[in-house]
Amino acid sequence: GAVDREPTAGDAATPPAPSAPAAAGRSLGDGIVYDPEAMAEFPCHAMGETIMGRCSADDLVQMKAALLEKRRQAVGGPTPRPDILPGEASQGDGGMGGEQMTAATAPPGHSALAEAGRRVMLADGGRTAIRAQLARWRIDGVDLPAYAYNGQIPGPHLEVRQGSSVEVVFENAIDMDSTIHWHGLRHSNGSDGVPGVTQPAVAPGGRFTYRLTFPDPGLYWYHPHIREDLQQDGGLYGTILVSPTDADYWAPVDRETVLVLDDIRIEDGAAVGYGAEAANFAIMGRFGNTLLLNGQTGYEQAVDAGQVVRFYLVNVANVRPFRLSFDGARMKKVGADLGRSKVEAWVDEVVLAPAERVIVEVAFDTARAYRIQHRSSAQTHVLGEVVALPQPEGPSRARRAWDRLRVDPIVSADVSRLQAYLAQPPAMDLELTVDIPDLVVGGRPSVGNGRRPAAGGAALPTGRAARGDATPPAERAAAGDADAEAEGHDADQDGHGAEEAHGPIEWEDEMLAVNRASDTAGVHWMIRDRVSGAMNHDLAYTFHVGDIVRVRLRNLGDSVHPMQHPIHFHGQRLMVLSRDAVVEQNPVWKDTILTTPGETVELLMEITNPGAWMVHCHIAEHLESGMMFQFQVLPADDATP
Ligand SMILES: [Cu+2]
Repeated sequence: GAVDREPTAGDAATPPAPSAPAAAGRSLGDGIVYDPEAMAEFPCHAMGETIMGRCSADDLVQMKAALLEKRRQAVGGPTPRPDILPGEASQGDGGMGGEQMTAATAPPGHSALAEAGRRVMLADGGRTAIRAQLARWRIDGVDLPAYAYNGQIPGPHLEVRQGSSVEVVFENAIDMDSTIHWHGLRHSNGSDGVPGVTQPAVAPGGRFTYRLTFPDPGLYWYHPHIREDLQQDGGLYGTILVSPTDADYWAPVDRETVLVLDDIRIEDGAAVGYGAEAANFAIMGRFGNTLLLNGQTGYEQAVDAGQVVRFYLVNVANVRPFRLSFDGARMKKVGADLGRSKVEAWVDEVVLAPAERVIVEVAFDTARAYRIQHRSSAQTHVLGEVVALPQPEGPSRARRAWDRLRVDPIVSADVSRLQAYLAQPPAMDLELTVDIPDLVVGGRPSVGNGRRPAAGGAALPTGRAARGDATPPAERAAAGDADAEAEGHDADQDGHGAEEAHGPIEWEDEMLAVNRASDTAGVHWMIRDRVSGAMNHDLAYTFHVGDIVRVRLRNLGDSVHPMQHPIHFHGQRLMVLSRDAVVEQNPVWKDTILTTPGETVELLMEITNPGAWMVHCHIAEHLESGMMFQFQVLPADDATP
C-alpha cells in the first residue's frame, strides 16, 4: 500500500472505441451505392462499387459511369468472400484458463521472462512438441474463438543456448494448412517453414519435425507462414530467447522480461471476420483496436525501486508499428533483431515495426507505477505498468554499474570488415509500391504501374495526408504542431539519427471503411526490381555463401497509397548503411528493415546460409497480396574472388 501511483485520469488514454457500423448508403441504381457517411472528410472516391467521400451530383454521375465501365470490362462476376472465423474450442482441449491466462506479476527476485507454464528450457539436443490447436482467447472478459500453440497465447517461450540444436515436433490441429517459420534464425533452409518452398504445407492432422540451430544471441519468434493475417492474428505466435555463450555479452541486470506487442480488432464482442479466400484490410493491413502485451490487456509487473530490467521486445501485430516508452524511466537501447547494437544508447522511446525486435534496459529508480506506453499519432495508449516497490537499501548493484554505455567489439569489427563492400553497386535495387485497380478516384481508375497517373491521378485519401503529416517535422514544428516538436526533440535526444528519425508512418487506420472493404484480390502490393522491372514472384537472384551484397530499398512516395513497409529477409543478416543518404551511426544486425514512404534505405546483406529464402513485407496483408520473392543461395563459390 506504500506505492505512490501517478494520477492517471485524463492523460491515460484508452484504445479507440470500435467504429460504428457502416451506414447503409444511398442506392444510385445498378447496384452502385453512395455512402456519404463513410470518409466524409475526404474527396469523392470509390472502393469496389461503393462511392464515398464528398461528392457533388456531377461527381456521382461521373463515378457511376466509371464503375459501370469497369464492370463491363471485368471478366466474370464478383466472388462472394464470406468472413470466416476459427471454430469453437472443444471443452478441456485448448481451453485457456488458470495460470496461463494471468498476466505475469512475478514476485521480486523471480524471473518474469514468461508466465508460469509457458517457459520451455531446451538443452543442446533437446526436443519439444508444439501443437497448433483451436482455443478460446479471453480478452477483457470477451471470449474469442482463436488459435493457440499448446493452448497458450503467446505460445511456449523457448529458451536455448547460442550454438545449440533442438528439435520441435509440430502438430497441426487447426482447421487449415499451417507451418511454423522461425523468424530471424540463420539456420537450415529445410526448417524455415515456408510452404511450397522449403516444405509442403502441413495439413490438418499432420506433423512436421523442425531441426533448429541458433547461431546468434537475442530474441527470435515463430509463427505460421500461411495466412498470417488470420493464423498469426488469431493467436499463433511465440518467442525464442537465445542466451549468449559469452557470459558478459549483456550487462548485468536485476531481471529480464520478454514483452510481446500485439493488437486485435474486436467489435461488438467478437473478433472482426477474416476473408475466406483472400485477406481483407488489404490496403493498410488490419489495425487492432485493443492493444495487447503478452496476449493480454492490463499487463503488470512488480520490481524493486532501484532495479534495472532488460526487456526483450517483439512486435507480432499484423501492421501496427509500436513506439514504446516506460513513463519517463531512464532507458538504454542495447540491441535489436540479431543481438547487440554497436554502441549502447540512451533513448526516450523505441519504434518497432511488425516482426522487429528491440532490446532495452530500463531503470526504475523511484517507487511508483510506471506506465508502459505506446505513442501513436493520435494518442498515447497504456499497455500495462511496471510497479516499482519501495526498497530501503537503495539502488541495486546492477543499477550502480549501469550508467556507462558499452561498445560492442564484434559489431564494430563487422562494420570495419564491411567497409570494403560499400562501393559495389546494389545486387538488389528494389522499389516498394502498390496498384489498386478497384480504386477509382476522380472518375478514372488509379492504376499507374505503381505510380499515380501524372494527369488527373489522385492518391487514395489517408488520414496522414489529411493531417498534413507528410510535412517534415521541422516545418510542422515551425507551424506549431506539438507532435512535430516532440518528434524533432526525440530525434535530437536519442542520438540515433537516421535509425529512429523515421519518415511519415501510418500509426493508426485512418480510413477504416475503405481499408476493411479492400481485399488482396484487388490490391496489388509490389516489390519490383528497378533494373529489370520484374516484380514479386518473377524476381530471381542467386548468391553464394560468403557473398556480401548491396541491397537498396526504395519505398515510393508517389504511389497511390504510400505507407511504411517492414521488409523481412529470411535466413541471412543485414546491416543498414544509410537512410536517405544519412549514414547509420549505430549499426546492428537485422532481419527486418522498416522503410517509410519516400525513403531510400541502403543495406549490406551477408550471405551465410544456403537454400531458397524468402524476402517479403511483414505486414501480413501485404504478404498475402503477393509482396514477396525468393532468392537462391548456393554453396561457397571458390572460383569467385
Ligand atoms: Cu508492406
